[in-house]
Amino acid sequence: MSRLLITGAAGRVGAVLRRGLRDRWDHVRLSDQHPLEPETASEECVVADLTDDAAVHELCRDVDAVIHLGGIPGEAAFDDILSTNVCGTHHVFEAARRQGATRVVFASSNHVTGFHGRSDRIDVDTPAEPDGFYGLSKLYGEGLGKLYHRTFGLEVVSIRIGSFVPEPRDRRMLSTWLSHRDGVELFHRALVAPDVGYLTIWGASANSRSWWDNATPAALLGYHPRDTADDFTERIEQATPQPDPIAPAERYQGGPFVDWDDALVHPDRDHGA
Ligand code: 15L
Repeated sequence: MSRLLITGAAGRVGAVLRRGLRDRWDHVRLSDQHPLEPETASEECVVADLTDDAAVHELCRDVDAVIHLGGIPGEAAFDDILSTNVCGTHHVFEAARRQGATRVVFASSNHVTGFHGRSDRIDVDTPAEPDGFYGLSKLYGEGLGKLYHRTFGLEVVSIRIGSFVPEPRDRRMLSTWLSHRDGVELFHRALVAPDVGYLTIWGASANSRSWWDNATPAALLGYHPRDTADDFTERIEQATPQPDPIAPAERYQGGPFVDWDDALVHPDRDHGA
């Protein structure tokens, strides 16, 4: 495989993956609704709106693989989620397969399972518990991936990204952290591991407080995280007050996303990353 498309490349995840992956591909097409500038001769930048089916079809021309990050990255009004995350994601899968790409790596989210309690230990076969329209849209994307694999043979990996930040910043992130180094490696493995068929995996580092059993998909992809939030436990516990154990945002894995009043009244708030 030599030509890669990254949608949503101007976002927080895209900016890191772009730099971490570009030396491993002959050509990387970066798309976003915001303009981007190429930083190397192998990069090409295209402004595109995911709700524009024809534009997305063009985006996928001549690419071997797609990382689909584009979309609204948190809770928002249903109609916005519907057009960008649901219809936009369908446009990407459909364009990828029509244009002959062989693999799509879909940026799903831990909010697919955000309404599981923090005492739950879950694996990728545990039933989903989305914590909002955003999490539900990511579950839909995972479903599209399975459908496109079964129907068209497209290889698809859905990565339920945890908290992709340089360092964990709060107690929840001691469970959900995905370091930048591990994230780049995980997306790389998702692109190149042979015979993945359809696979779901959590995007997390080796955090001993994790709620997610990633053993089976990690072994299938050959993903071996090197970082752990454990290194930050002492500092974070000293710096942050004891949480209120009955507050919904503390009881459920999704944290502030489960607090609908807050998530919907402040849809643009930074909910953690
Ligand atoms: C996500 O899916 C969001 O895109 C990101 O902003 C964080 O909130 C992250 O989940 C998280 O749960 O920390």
